[in-house]
Amino acid sequence: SGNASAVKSSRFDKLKEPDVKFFKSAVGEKGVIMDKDELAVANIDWMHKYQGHSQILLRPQTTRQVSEILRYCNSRNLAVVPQGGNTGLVGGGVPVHDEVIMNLGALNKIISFDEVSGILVCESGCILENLDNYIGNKGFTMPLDLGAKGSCQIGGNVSTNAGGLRLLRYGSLHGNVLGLEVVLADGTVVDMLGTLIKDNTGYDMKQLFIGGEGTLGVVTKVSILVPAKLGSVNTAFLACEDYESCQNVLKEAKMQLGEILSAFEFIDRAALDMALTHLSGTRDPLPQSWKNFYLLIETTGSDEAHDKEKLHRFLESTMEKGFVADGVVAQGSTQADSFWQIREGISEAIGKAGAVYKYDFSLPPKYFYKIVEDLRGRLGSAAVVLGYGHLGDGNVHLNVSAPEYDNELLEKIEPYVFEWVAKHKGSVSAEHGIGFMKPHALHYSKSTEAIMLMEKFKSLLDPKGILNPYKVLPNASKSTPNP
Ligand code: FAD
Ligand code: 2HG
Ligand code: ZN
Repeated sequence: SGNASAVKSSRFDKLKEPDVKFFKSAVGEKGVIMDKDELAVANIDWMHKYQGHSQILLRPQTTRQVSEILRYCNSRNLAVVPQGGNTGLVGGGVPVHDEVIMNLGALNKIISFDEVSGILVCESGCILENLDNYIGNKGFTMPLDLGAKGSCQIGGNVSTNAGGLRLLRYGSLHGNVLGLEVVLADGTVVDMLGTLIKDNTGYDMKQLFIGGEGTLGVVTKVSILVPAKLGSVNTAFLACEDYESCQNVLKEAKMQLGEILSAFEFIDRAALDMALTHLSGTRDPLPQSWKNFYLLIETTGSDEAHDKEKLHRFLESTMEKGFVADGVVAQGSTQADSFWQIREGISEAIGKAGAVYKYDFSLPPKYFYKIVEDLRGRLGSAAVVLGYGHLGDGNVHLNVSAPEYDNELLEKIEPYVFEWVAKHKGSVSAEHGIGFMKPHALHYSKSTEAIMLMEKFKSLLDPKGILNPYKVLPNASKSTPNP
């Protein structure tokens, strides 16, 4: 198991028989799950690192049911963990102790889609890939894409402010999400479900719930602006001799590919090897040249001939300048998919290799890879250190793979990496969030005053602290005595 732990708070009551009875009356027999096998799946996270002990999983089907459950839990001092697709990577979506699990998967209806404005309104339990398929048929695409798209829910994406593979092109959910319906801890339903691109009517309160990680409210509906799905997509897999060259390629890509650049992903040799070793059906896209650094670049536009020409000119010039050592442009979508399978499968591959310590840092491009090299030097042969991620966004995924979890190893990694990031003015979480994994590290990226303000919002919106306790806020992971 992982390293994090928190003492159970005495503020919360235990689940009792009348509670189960109430839940059954609120969501029906089918919406109340106490089956051991189903609970086992919901009690553990995707990495199998965070293990909770909840006795009950609720699957509300409507906002009203979400509201009734929360009002009841708030009055009974029962802690609740909101859960989407359970693909989160910081232990935020699983109980720490015996919190009631509220899974939003049954809130899965599409409410409306406007083909002129490109505004989609749906319930929060819709799976990202299903939404992409639905609007794909109408010529649109979701503004975010990530390896977990087949199981993550839009409500989970919003609650973690997920970034992913296309953020470089379409921006973050703080810009794309136009409105939310949210249920607060006491059951109050807050309608902020705007469907306007521009709306400056006072404080933009929905922003607090984007990246709120289920600590401030439960997201039940989402309104989101989606871009047109353009027909011309080109994908290239490039090899570079050194990291310096990768930075040069990024600069050139911005200048030369401009508006058609839709992804700029980075994979180091160790990450590529991990994928090739553990993912069946993968093969090295550039078997003839063994390099330490790889880039996956994608362009998306509407004019195939123009886009291809631009990409080829870009490749020619970056090779001439010596920035790119070797490269291949996908001939068709099957080959493009095989490149993406490698990039998107790295997390899964590392999971198969054994224990993994995951970090998700924002750093200025010049330090993006330095932390990987420094940690590799520091750990020596004790572990495999990998670096990959969204170079176009300055977001490095530093992963440490070891045969098993080991406190001695962990002590060599933390707080070293957090101090390193703080010193270089980075963020200890670029896109995965704080969850249960990193409350102790929040202060490396946020001032004392900013954390105090976060706590004030928390106590305003959830005075009893029933929503996702022990997560995000540093003090929330400590138990407070009964008032
Ligand atoms: P969960 O894991 O169920 O929950 C995540 C958090 O949100 C928890 O704190 C939970 O309490 C809260 N939550 C969930 N639903 C709601 C709701 N309706 N209301 C309130 N709170 C809620 N992340 C990225 O940012 N970029 C990536 O590229 C990326 N790639 C990934 C690839 C893989 C293979 C995997 C396994 C994960 C990846 N992730 C990535 C992390 C993860 O997929 C995202 O964080 C995703 O947005 C989580 O959605 P979910 O529905 O699975 O949420
Ligand atoms: C990715 O970009 C995801 O592949 C997962 O954000 C990163 O597992 C990781 O560290
Ligand atoms: Zn990522």
